[in-house]
Amino acid sequence: MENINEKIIKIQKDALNEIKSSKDSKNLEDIRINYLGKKGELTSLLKMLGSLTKEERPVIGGRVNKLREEIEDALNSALIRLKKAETDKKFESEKVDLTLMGRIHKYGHRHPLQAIFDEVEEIFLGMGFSIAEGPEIESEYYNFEALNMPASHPARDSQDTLYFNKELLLRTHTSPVQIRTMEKMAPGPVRVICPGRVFRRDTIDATHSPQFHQIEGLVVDKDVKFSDLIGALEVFIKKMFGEDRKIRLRPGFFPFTEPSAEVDVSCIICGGTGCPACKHNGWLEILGSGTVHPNVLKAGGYDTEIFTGYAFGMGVERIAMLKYGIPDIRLFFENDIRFLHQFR
Ligand code: 2NL
Repeated sequence: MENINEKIIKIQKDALNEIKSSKDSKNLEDIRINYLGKKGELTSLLKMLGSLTKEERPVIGGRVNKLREEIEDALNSALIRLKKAETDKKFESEKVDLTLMGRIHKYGHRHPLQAIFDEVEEIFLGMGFSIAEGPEIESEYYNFEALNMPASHPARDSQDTLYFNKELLLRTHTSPVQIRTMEKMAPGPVRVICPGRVFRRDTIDATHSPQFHQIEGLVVDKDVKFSDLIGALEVFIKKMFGEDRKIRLRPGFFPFTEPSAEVDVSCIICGGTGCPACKHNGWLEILGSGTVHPNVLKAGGYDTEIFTGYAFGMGVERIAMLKYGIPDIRLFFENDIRFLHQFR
């Protein structure tokens, strides 16, 4: 009996000590098996009960059971403590500092020239036009010959053109796309605008760049009259620059149209009273236009006895500069975000 009591006290002391100093839940489980398992210390104590007297048995049995409960309680609270320490450690190692400054995502936006393209395209799509595109490298035929600009024409001056060889060049306008469109559509009607980049061998200054952009328009059909051109341009200009704008036509010259007209809009800055933007005359030159020259219609595959047409062309940079008050064409191509971010 004394022997068993000593054992109980020793097991109690050892078990509680071991539990207290246990470093992880796996080790704790080993301790549990060692004391409470089938072949554990407490089980062997219970086996010793048989050697005791009838009076001693319930007393010692009670003590052993109390010890079992004590060990179980100690194991349970140690398990909670160790599990918490383990998750704390895991969280600590995976910690994210939510107070750190985030990476601010910078959204992109349209280039100011693209905004003009989109706006012009939208207006003409609404008037029943389609959009056509073509190659930037063109043949001399599509860029000049088919547009009523024979080899002797002054606009063919090699000064103004970037040639690859005798036959191939960087297109100097988007008109070749319109010739290609006529070839495709003839003898059916044509109603297209052709936006795109063009190239000329220019001296660079505030209003000249060797690459710039154009939007040209072409309508070919039976009974197309000069008044149709004026009507279409008036709708376009009012949608683009404001409903109270006025338009003015002056005689002009282009090899591919006859007659030709320069088209002005009443100044979009001062409304026509005169300001530095319109050089104090109240008008801004916005595009060139005219009735398609019969030679050009023929090159496109049309019978000039049946078909007539009108065409127009505008410089995209010029329109953007007027609309946004940009003083220098070079700003469009320098990719300086201090400039570009102003058009967000
Ligand atoms: C301007 C003037 C213009 C055209 C372009 C054209 C095209 C064909 C037939 C007839 Cl296929 N004309 N284009 C006509 C008149 C003027 O552009 O100042 N552009 C920036």
